[in-house]
Amino acid sequence: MSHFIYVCFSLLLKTILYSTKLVCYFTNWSQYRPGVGKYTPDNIYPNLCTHLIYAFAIISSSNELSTFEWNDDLMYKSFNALKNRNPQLKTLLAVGGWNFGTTQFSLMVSSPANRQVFIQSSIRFLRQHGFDGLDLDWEYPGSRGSPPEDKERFTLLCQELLAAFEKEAAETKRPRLLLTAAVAAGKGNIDNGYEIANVSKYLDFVSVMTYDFHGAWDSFTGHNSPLYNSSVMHGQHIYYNVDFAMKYWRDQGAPLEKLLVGFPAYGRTFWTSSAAASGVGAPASGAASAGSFTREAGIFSYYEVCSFLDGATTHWIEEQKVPYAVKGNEWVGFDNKQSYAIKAQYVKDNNYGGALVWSLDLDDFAGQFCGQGNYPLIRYLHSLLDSDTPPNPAVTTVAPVFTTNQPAAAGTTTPKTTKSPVSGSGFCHGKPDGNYRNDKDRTTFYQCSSRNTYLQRCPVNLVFNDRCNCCEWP
Ligand SMILES: *[C@@H]1O[C@H](CO)[C@@H](O)[C@H](O)[C@H]1NC(C)=O
Ligand SMILES: *[C@@H]1O[C@H](CO)[C@@H](O)[C@H](O)[C@H]1NC(C)=O
Ligand SMILES: CC(=O)N[C@H]1CO[C@H](CO)[C@@H](O)[C@@H]1O
Repeated sequence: MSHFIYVCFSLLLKTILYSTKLVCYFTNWSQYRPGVGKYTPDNIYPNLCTHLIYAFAIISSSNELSTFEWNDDLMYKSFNALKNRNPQLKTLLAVGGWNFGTTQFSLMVSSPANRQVFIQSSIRFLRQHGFDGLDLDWEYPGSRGSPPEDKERFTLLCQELLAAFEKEAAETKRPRLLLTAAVAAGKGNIDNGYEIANVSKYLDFVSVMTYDFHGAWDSFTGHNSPLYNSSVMHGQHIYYNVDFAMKYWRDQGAPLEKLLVGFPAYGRTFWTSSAAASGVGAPASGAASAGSFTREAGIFSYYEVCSFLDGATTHWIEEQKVPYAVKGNEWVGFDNKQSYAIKAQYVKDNNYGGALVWSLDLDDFAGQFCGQGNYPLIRYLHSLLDSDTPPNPAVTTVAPVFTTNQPAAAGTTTPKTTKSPVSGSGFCHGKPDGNYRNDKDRTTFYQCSSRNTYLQRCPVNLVFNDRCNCCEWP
């Protein structure tokens, strides 16, 4: 009989334990903004988010995943180099986007052969450029010119992509490429586009784009990303809020821990028909003037909102938990730290898997406009999601993950894992992810994941040893 029974914990333990995701989008066009609005991968902090997604690559006419901008290759390089400064960081490449539309997606999914071309080209392309995964941003299957049969074909695409990613990982002994999607939040688009339970099975996480609920295309003012329903909304608009969209995905079979709530770092603007009527649901005719940096009528980046607030009147929509501001005939519904805090609590209270932010370049990334430091919204969201307040333990699941070089012996000793971070413990603050000795009780050890502190217990009679990063006989 062996003197030592090593129950060594998989280095992957931390990624499988409950940990809240903060997924942030980078956009390939923000490099063209003037002056201090210009944004490149050099502006990204590698520790701000858990996942970064580069938007967007496209599908070529021969159904292959490919670059769009002339300098995407170079940008990919600096983007993926951020991982040298944060080894925990994961990067994904998003394909599609609103402007790319649906035509090329429909063509690509229309036959098994076309799908295979796309899938194999994706694997090559992602590996070649050093991405950790693919984010499908088809807006949307079954809408905007995409035929009804694309709903099922989208499922097939996800299924076949995952199978191919798994096969490649097994063959090359590399970590599997991640597969994720940004999906519709509007009820009609959801109904037309997704076999929710099926696609959720194949995706590593599902980013619900819970914004763009109201905008200059409407004939009345409404908020870009209200958390809840409003008493002044009618018709389809009663479904256009974060809470409805998230529950709609959840109740049709998307696992909670895969569902991410969308946080916009921008507002949507209106031109009201009369300066006197300026509440929610007031008559409107188009957008306010474009922001001087984003230069797109209908939206203001958060930093442009901050400039707009000077001389504007700010209101809080109590039933929807979000603010708007009015100046003359110009109206903007936006998010600020207050609405972010309420929505972050909503993420935790409902045990969702985390948040996605659209997008890095729209926050006051250099801290030049809002007087709140750099990345005020995303940094705040990070701290809120990361805080030691445990998620509601009722639904959180933790896979019991440990490996051993002594399978027979270890099979009888199952380590108990705590399900939520140790309340109030700041042990992991400022520490890299990993396992640490607990000097006060050697039968336990600290596990740090995204600065959350988890107290883990060794199997009975064993103590933690940091030399082997494992539990062993004393
Ligand atoms: C989705 O799941 C349902 C129920 O399991 C199944 O009947 C259907 O064939 C699946 N769709 C696809 C495209 O695989
Ligand atoms: C939303 O609010 C409207 C108006 O008060 C109400 O009629 C409707 O039932 C609500 N809808 C949902 C989905 O909660
Ligand atoms: C400058 C610009 O807008 N760049 C592109 C980024 O990639 C998408 C692909 O979806 C293009 O549509 C954008 O035009």
